[in-house]
Amino acid sequence: MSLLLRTTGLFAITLVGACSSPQALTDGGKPATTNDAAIDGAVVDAGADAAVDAAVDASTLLPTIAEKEPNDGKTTTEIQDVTVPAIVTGVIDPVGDVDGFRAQLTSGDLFTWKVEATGADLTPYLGIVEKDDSVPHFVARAPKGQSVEMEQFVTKSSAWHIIVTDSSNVKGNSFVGGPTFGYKVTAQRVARVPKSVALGGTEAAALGGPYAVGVFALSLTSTTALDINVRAKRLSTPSDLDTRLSIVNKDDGSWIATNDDMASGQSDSKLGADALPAGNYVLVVENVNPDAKILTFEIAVTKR
Ligand SMILES: [Ca+2]
Ligand SMILES: [Ca+2]
Ligand SMILES: [Ca+2]
Repeated sequence: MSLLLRTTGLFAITLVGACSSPQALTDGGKPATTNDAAIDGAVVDAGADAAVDAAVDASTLLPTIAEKEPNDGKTTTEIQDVTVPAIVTGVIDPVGDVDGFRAQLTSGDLFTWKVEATGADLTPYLGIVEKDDSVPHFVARAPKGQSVEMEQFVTKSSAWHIIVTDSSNVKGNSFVGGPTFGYKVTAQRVARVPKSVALGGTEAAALGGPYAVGVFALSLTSTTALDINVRAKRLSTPSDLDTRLSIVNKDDGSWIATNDDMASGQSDSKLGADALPAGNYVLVVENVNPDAKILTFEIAVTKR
């Protein structure tokens, strides 16, 4: 699957292509690359994590930014710089319109992105992609006239592109737009304390929604050979999650690797390393099945 938009130019270029990672961490022998399913992946609240969540910014205090055309991403200047947290408003008009924004995000931050149809005819589509598509990206879709909230754990300090349009304009076979295709995007930073998972330990958890993210903290006191397994389909009572697992170095904010499916036909995720240096790491669990209803999983870190 591809997030390729109908438009040519900037967005089309940045939204395609796989993400590679260092060889140090592999997903079962292959280089740890995201697969195309990751593109539809992403994110809302992990139930267990909700208690420790606190919106840093109340939405009523956020600045509101109105879109400014041209912002279709056909050239590097046709994109609107915004500072988040903020509320961004606009309209998908005329037919086939795509609106692109660029925001600087910091590795380690957790954001919620809510996209709402403020016009009855919009079927909201939201894509969030690092400017070079060098780390896994995110997509959220809401039903016509409705809203969806997606979480994003930022895996790279960089400029990120935020793309808003109607889902029909992404498929590329029938284009829509007009004055009744208004939207509002609310970007908020959320504070969350990652749950610790020990070397040799297993943590059971559940996401609070199909677009939620779970964050876990792993600390290593010495270079370690290990495997990190996320089990959802492999639970004794399988859940609906199609997981995606990322590991980020908490100490320097660098993204290390992401795995979506550990093997063909197995949608659970796994990452492993022969020599992961001592340090502090964040393990990020996402779901790429937007229709998931049962959202339980467990994460296990085992020594090789
Ligand atoms: Ca517009
Ligand atoms: Ca536009
Ligand atoms: Ca998967």
